[in-house]
Amino acid sequence: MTALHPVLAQHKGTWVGWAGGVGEAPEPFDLEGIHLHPVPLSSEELERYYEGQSNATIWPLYHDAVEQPVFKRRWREAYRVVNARFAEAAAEVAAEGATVWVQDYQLQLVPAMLRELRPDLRIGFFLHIPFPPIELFMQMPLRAEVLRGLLGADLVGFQQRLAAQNFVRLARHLLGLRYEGQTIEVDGRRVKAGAFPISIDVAEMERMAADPTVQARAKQIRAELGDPKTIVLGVDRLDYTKGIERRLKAFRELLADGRLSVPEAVMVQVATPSRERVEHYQALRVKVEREVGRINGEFGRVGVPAVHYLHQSYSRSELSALYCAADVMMVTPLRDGMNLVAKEYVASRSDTGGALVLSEFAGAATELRQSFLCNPHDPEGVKDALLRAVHVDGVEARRRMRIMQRHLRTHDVGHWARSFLNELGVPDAA
Ligand code: GDG
Repeated sequence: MTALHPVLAQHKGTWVGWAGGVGEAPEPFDLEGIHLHPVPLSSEELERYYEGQSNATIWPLYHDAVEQPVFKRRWREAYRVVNARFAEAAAEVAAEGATVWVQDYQLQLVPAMLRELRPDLRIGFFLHIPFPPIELFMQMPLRAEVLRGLLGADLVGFQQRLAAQNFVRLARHLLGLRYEGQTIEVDGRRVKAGAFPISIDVAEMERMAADPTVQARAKQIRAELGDPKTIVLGVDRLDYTKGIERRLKAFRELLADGRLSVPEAVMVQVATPSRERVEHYQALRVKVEREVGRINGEFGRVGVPAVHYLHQSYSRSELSALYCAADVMMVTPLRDGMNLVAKEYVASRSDTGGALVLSEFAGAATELRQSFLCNPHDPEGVKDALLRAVHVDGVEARRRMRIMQRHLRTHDVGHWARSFLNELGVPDAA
């Protein structure tokens, strides 16, 4: 939503979305130049459509099945019903010939449903998470329906070129459709697939990090942590795709080997509460908290924990202060569509200080080549990247940061939205 706000405001767009609660939805209303059109979910739909099909079936399957996807018939049924509701809501509010941009894995049936209701519309779809290889996608009982759903769009956007390739190959494999390059022929229509790596509002991130109160807070954070030589930071939703456990384990082993030591090095892990009613997430929380307890038990001292674990949500400015305070940012997902935290960290370091350790399995790794890349499945690789980031000399660190910052300034979220909408053929998208 944050990413799309400027685009919607500029185009006087309507946001059709879930209001967040259960039961009746609020009446449509205007907020900061955008018209909001809430769609309701019942508590049963929240459980079956959102927590079930979206977050316990599709989410793990699309992230390389790093957790076992759960398949349930009643979840699929709820997914159909809710997708139809969104399609109907969009069909109702869209003007003649309007453009509708459908966002993400919870709404993959919407493009085809909407085209059926409103053939006059121009329809785009963007997937924020990875799109899996054929062998994995084929596990899903709803596979043909989901694929046909996506093919209802004129343009299907992905974070990565490889994901777009998976998609066009799947169309041939599963439905026998012909494609040339990234364009698939469906019922006499042409559906384009493409990579549109999402980004952040770089200027806003830079402004926030430069704010004197944020700078003061960053200094205060360092002081509160005992002015250590090295602060290692992780910021993630508490999600099993983010590789939080692997990161903690790497830190623990380096402390055990004596290659890092407390209090010279401390770690701060923000793990924002997420999807707390889904079983996979409950199990993860137990594992992460056990690991934090183990590290602090073995390596902490009175008043000096080795890991500061924060299972809380923070304001944007507090996150910005944390980014500014951290010497090493660890972003080690096992799989991630993009990972905006990595980009936010880089954009926040106008002092060109700091070093980024980044998983090769995050979409961001394609762009942030000057980070310390690692394979999160290889513990030695993660430890090695972390140590290299801790010990990198200042000149080299600044050189790497500057190159990544230059890239981000020309590839911000506005650039992402414009590239997608231009490709979709929206006039004045630029
Ligand atoms: C999905 C894809 C893709 C985190 N904690 C707090 C907080 N955050 C903000 C971060 C960042 C965002 O949430 C997380 O974005 P990520 O990209 O890291 O990850 P997902 O939530 O998994 O997002 C991902 C993204 O969609 C966009 O396409 O990059 O691959 O999985 O902006 O700063 N924000 C606040 N308080 C917190 O405690 N205010």
